[in-house]
Amino acid sequence: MGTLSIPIPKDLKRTLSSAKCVVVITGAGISAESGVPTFRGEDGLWKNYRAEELATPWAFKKDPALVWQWYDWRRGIIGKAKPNPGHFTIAKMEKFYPEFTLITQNVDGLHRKAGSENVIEIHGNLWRVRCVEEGKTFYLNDVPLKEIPPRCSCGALVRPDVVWFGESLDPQLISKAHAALTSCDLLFVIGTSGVVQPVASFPSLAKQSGAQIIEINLDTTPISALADITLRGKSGEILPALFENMSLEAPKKC
Ligand code: BJW
Repeated sequence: MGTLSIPIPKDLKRTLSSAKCVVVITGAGISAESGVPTFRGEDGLWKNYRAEELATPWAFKKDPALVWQWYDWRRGIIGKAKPNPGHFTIAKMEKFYPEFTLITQNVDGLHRKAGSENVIEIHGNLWRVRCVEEGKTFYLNDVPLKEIPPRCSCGALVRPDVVWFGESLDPQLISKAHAALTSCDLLFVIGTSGVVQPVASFPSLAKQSGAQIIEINLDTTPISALADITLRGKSGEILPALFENMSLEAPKKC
């Protein structure tokens, strides 16, 4: 199996080639090899910043400029980041499998940059902003921002159109994600610590509906116990090795 330097379970090739309806869940780990910081762990954002001071609606109400300074800094990093082989392989998987849905918790937009189309950005998008008065959303791509905090043409503040702790996720996106998770036969869970709800519960939903689960992560997570196959290592190395060096027969339509 190509350049993969970790032991490969025997039935993995069969699992990959027999699946027809596939869902991929990604977290910050998929973008780590693009130079985007993760949240938890040794080098994670929460090591130096307190989540409740930056990624909550209360933090924004208290000090919108502070919150926007943090986002401006992250937009500076993400604006320079390029998709890595992990992102590109996931975009290829979408072409390979008859039914394919990508659910990403990432707000960096790198999956779309890599060519993924059927993407559910379940925690929003860092480049989109929302007027706190009118609720309208639009893209604001300036890096750095021209003013902090930025404002809508109506004069009100705008906020990043992302989901902060204590906020509900978009119910339409949740329904779309649930529909995909309950009908898939194979779920990949890639580069997420699996601790943030409700996404942390998505793998068990798929499992209860009969899906097999493959986890790709550097470390053990709460998802590992549910997974049928765990692949320990970098997603930017494992994913290309799985799909580019395997001569998989394209599965037939669902
Ligand atoms: C690699 C790698 C490589 C590294 N290759 N792998 C039920 C029970 C308990 C609490 C709750 C609950 N329901 C809701 C809550 C509260 C809260 C929550 O879950 N808290 C927990 C932390 C306890 N959830 C919410 O508030 C959510 N809202 C909600 O549920 O509304 C209803 C409700 C509200 C309140 C009460 C009850 C119900 C909203 C969650 C919003 C999360 N927002 C953030 C910020 C987004 C905007 C932004 O980016 O600025 O989303 S927080 C942050 O965490 C971000 C991420 O999307 C999310 C997940 O992180 P992720 O992606 O897993 O990253 P890391 O860093 O944690 O992990 C990286 C992984 O990659 C690691 O495992 C590495 O090993 C691995 N890795 N390099 C492979 N190269």
